[in-house]
Amino acid sequence: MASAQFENSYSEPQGNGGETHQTATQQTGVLTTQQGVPVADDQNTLRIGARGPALLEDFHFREKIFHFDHERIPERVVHARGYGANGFFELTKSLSKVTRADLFQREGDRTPAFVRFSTVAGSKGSPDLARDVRGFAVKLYTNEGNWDLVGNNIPVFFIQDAIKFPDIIHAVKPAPDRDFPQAQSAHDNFWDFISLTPESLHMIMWVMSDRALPRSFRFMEGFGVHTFRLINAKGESTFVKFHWKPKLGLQSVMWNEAVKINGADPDFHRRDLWDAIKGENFPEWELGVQLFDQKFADSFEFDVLDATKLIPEEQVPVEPVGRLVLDRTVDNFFAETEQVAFCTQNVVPGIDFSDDPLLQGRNFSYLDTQLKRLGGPNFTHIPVNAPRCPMTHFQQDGHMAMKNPKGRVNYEPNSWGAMGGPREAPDKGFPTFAAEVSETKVRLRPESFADHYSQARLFFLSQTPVEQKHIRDALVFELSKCERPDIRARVVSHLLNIDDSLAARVAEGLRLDLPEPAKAARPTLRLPASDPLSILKHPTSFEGRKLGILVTDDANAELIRSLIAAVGKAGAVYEVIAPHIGGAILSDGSTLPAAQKIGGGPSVLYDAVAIVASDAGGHELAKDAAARDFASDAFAHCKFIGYADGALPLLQKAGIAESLDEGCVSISTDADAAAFVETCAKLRHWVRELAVELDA
Ligand code: HDD
Repeated sequence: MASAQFENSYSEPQGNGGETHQTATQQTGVLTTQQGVPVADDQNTLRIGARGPALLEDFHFREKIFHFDHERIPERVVHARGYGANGFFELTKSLSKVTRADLFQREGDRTPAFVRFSTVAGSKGSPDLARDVRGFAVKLYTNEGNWDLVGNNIPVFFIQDAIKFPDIIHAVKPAPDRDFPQAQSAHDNFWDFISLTPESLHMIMWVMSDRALPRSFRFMEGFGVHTFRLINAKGESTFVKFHWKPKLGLQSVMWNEAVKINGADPDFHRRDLWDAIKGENFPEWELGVQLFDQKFADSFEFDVLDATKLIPEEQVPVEPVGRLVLDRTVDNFFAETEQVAFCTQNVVPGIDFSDDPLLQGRNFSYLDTQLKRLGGPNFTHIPVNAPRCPMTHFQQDGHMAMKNPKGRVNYEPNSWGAMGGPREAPDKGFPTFAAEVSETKVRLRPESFADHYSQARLFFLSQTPVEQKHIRDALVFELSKCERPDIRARVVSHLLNIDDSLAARVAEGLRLDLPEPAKAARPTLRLPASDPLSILKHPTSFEGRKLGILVTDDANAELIRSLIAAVGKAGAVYEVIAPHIGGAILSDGSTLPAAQKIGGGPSVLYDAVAIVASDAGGHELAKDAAARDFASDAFAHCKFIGYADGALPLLQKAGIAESLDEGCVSISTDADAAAFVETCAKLRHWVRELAVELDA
């Protein structure tokens, strides 16, 4: 137990990293230097005469430029582009039988949380809609220390051993000689590495699927990936895999749409998260656990320590135990999102590691990288990284030490009694599971990790036909960007071990003769399909989605108001797009404010669109290229399109009037508007895409 002196000698960590120290002069609005000295002139450097040379004496100028020169810290070597938010985790089902972790004991207990979502390959300024894995890193400030669950939106990983991490990342990142392509996997180096690393094929199926193009962070799952251990009060261990399931369901965008979103709004995902929280539509995920014992692990077809494998939910169900809610944006991006330091090694009593070689390696990498990125060993003093429970130890000094204990004693054991500071706590302290290990020291991949294709096949065959088409299209697109035909062929040789028709159609798309199948260490198992692996087999809803309403002057005011009311009823939001940002003057003379001018609000930014134009307005829209793209893209992306009659000239010119299908809904009455928004709950009219392919 810590002595009173030690407990009081650390300043209380602030949960909110955005709070800044304000001097008395700042509070009165006076600009000061970093030393608090009031500044008289912030427009001109000190110089000799108005046109003369500058003086070194100008301490305000020197301090200002010095500080500016050092504003940047190294971006993360992976996951550089990310966006964070604050929230809480609430326990809904106690896990006290299987873990002593404090946050999993009492139902209803809330634990503060900070979450950072990210892409992996792109640099800090890259666009949000790259085809990529998304990071889903959660920091939980528990009463017994910080627990970081540093996961992704894909439940498996490319490699089995952490020693290969620098290679996969070098291969996917821009080539070292030319420094391109940025935020893309569609290039020789990446596919060269993949084609020589068959263990990556399962993850590749996920990355080529729409999972790698989430509609927003709010509509994607998160996974802890590895098998972890839970340890209960008796010291017994249960294996666990962690899942985050989005409350509003899963949703992704199409590749053609993603490419256009990147141009129209490279901040699409971060803006979505910001807007949702500011609009009090707090994003929410359910935490689910797959619990299993050694007996299951021994009988499972694959090794539970192999991070390239998942455990199908049909074999071990995901039990919901809590919810994660993000209800507060950051106050300062740098202070919180940029400086947050996640470490897989941050676990709390009751949660322990497994021997997964990827996880074991990660436990070194994260701590190490923070030293480089944040400049010293005291990054836990930064508010977003500081535990919110007492932190008492004898680690001291170093760059920027902000929490400095008082008193004489900085070692233990000591004989200073109550003045002697904190002591170990065998009963409360972190218990490492006493796993028995007796093996020879080797550099060897276990036999049980050797099957690289069965789960890749499982994933592919669990998808709907539309999703399978997207995977095929993605592979053809990516491999068509590879300059070397031998790399294309080597990838197809692996696809032959996954699914013959997939391989054949990708080869056809590449105009490539089918190669021999790659040599497989294990025959591919015919596993039963697992529905949860598909996005489109999940229930859908329009809640939390966005309708784009394209309007013109003299458009039917009543119809627009009905649409807006229906959108509100569905728990969705809308944005008005008009020929002028100043808004449209509707049929009843009222002005409807616009959020976007046509062109600034292309249909790729919306989940569904409605076009409500007057007769004259429809003819004007038909002459506008951006308006024509608005309609034709919405159609091509299988979106639901509601249209008033006045919009027909636009649909005509956009080339879709002849092809209108059930996903294109004519709306002229209040009831039509409500019915249209109800239809939008299906999110996309996918048969349109397959019909186009079958026609072809
Ligand atoms: Fe990692 C960052 C997720 C394997 C080394 N990783 C990072 C982040 C996420 C993941 C979400 C961003 C954290 C943030 O928002 O700050 N990484 C994963 C997952 C993996 C994985 C789910 C496999 C299951 N990572 C992995 C390996 C290594 C690393 C095998 C190294 C051996 N990862 C890092 C890193 C990063 C990182 C270099 C860069 C910035 C950081 O840690 O803080 O240490």
